[in-house]
Amino acid sequence: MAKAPVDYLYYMRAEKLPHMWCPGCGVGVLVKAIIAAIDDMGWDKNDIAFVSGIGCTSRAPGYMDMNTLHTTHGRALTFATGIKMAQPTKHVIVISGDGDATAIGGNHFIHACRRNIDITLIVNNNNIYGMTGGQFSPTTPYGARAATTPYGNIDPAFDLVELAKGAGATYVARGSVDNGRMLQKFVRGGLNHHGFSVIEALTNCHTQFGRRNKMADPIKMIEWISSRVVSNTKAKKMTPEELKGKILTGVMHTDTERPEYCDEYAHLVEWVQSKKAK
Ligand SMILES: Cc1ncc(C[n+]2csc(CCOP(=O)(O)OP(=O)(O)O)c2C)c(N)n1
Repeated sequence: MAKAPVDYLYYMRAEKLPHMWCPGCGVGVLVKAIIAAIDDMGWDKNDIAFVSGIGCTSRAPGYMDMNTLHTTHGRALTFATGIKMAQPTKHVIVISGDGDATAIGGNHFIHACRRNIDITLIVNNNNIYGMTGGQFSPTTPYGARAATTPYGNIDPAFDLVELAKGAGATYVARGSVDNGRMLQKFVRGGLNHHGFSVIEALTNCHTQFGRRNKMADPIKMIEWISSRVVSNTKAKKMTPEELKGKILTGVMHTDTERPEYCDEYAHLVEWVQSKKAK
């Protein structure tokens, strides 16, 4: 039997609408994909904690009707870790901007990956600090203009997939807002995974990034994103020359062997208590 259509408003605090995002902001596509993925899981929304830091992206939990926490800039993963350790049976989801996740929150990002705690981190990568006026971030492409790189960025950008993999995340996927269905699938994969999952969503901030890089129109910026991405299955049939400058999308890494952090902690507590009892 076909699944019933998603009742998006059931998962939202309608009284908080209209939202604060710019018209055409890609975060709307991502939030829709996240809600649809949660609906696919069939979870009770009371069993979900949706956590964020600070930024445009981080306003998302405010519109969601579930357990939500709007924390401090860069620290969402630390609060989320506390929730998961205290209530390991609950589902903990974090949404972050690229600055929140990889600049001020970069340290927490790598250590959450290393620990392999069962949290799903979704990074809305718009290549810039959107909320504070368009300062460059660790994912601003080389050569791109930002408020703080008016002559072009000379820092190389982080590859979030490689960073997450290298630090130990056990499910890593990348999608883009030109394909919401794919994002839904990747988020669902992360929610299904028992361990730390990272889903990067390439998205448009035409207001802060696009405006400075000849893409002030959301469609133009989404077309730019589309022109840069290639699915990892399609990439297999392409030559290195054709792949030059392309960003791969898809499920990029999975590992179901490594132990999950809360499980390890529970075993440790059990072991220590058994020793004390003797
Ligand atoms: C400790 C601290 N430092 C700086 C800020 C200012 N600040 C708020 S949001 C933000 C950047 C947001 O960029 P990003 O995380 O990429 O999210 P976006 O707004 O693009 O979604 C900064 C620097 C802050 N709120 N707290």
